[in-house]
Amino acid sequence: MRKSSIRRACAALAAVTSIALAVTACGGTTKNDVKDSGGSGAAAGAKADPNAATKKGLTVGFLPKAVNNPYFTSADKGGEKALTELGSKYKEVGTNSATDTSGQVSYVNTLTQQQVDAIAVSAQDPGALCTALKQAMTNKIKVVTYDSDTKTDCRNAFVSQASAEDLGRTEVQLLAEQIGYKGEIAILSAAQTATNQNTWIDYMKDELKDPKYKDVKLVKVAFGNDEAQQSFQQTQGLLQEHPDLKGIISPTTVGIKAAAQYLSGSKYKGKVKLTGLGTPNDMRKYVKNGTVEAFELWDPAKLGELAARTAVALSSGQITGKEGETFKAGDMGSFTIGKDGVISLGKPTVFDAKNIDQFDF
Ligand code: RAM
Repeated sequence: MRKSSIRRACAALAAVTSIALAVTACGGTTKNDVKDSGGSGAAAGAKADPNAATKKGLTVGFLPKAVNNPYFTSADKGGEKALTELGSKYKEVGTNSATDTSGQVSYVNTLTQQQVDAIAVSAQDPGALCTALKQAMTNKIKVVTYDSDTKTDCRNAFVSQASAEDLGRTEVQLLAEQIGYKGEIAILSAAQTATNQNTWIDYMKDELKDPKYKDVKLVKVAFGNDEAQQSFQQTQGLLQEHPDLKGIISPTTVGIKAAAQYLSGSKYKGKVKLTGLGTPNDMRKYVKNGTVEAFELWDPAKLGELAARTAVALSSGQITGKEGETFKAGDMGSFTIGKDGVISLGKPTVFDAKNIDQFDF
């Protein structure tokens, strides 16, 4: 049987049996397969050919944290646009909740069974997807995380929105300035297991150790799970529990929007400061009505585009995910892979009353 027919037969077998059985039966775990299955962890042995032709006709499956989050709608649309331009196919699958980790694992398995060429996934949890993603890589599927990473050996590359350290530290700096470096603050995050938010929060806590924040006290980290209603209620709860609260950082587009909505209809409007990560279109009215002074974000569509272009570069053999490799990402220019297989989109933008009308996403 030719390799492609073996793949098809195995995909069919996987579709009707458990994937683990199919992977074993199809011999997907032989030494060589593991060796060149790619991965910043798994890439050992594979060699990049920067001059290799860009493959067409690939299928890249996007698996966001949640399909009903508008942030991911924008990101994945960026991915779709890039794939169409490159002559490849886009598909999106995913759960309706950013806390449905087992659902996300099932979708990885489904994409593996379908033998897509690459998966772009925003991980709801750093470890939970590992076994499934490693199986995908063993089946020669390239795995790119975007927005929220898994462990380094469970994917080929991570497309990061910006430096996690910069994001964490600048959010504290923005809020501290707004509250005059004094008072109680809280964080309204997304899911408790989210890799991206947890990394940013660690940097926020580290930033707060600087003596210039000696009068700023972080009193609580709350979780709104990227659900509008839960985030709204958590904001209300924070204010009830901590009546002296001076500010909130919400490093999630769903959280900051819900918190702004709550504050803007309450007696705290303009008094309790709010910053974090939001889209200009969501936040415009809260900046204009004085609820929010400044917040930040990157362009989600660009993040999705870079994830798609990275997936195609990996599938084409132009990169393997190793530090120092360089590839061209269309109009976005050239990118070099950094430590641990991280590719960084660039610097985020800080939005305020002066510039917000220049942005439409
Ligand atoms: C939410 C999600 C996403 C995060 C943005 C800022 O949409 O949690 O993972 O990157 O906010």
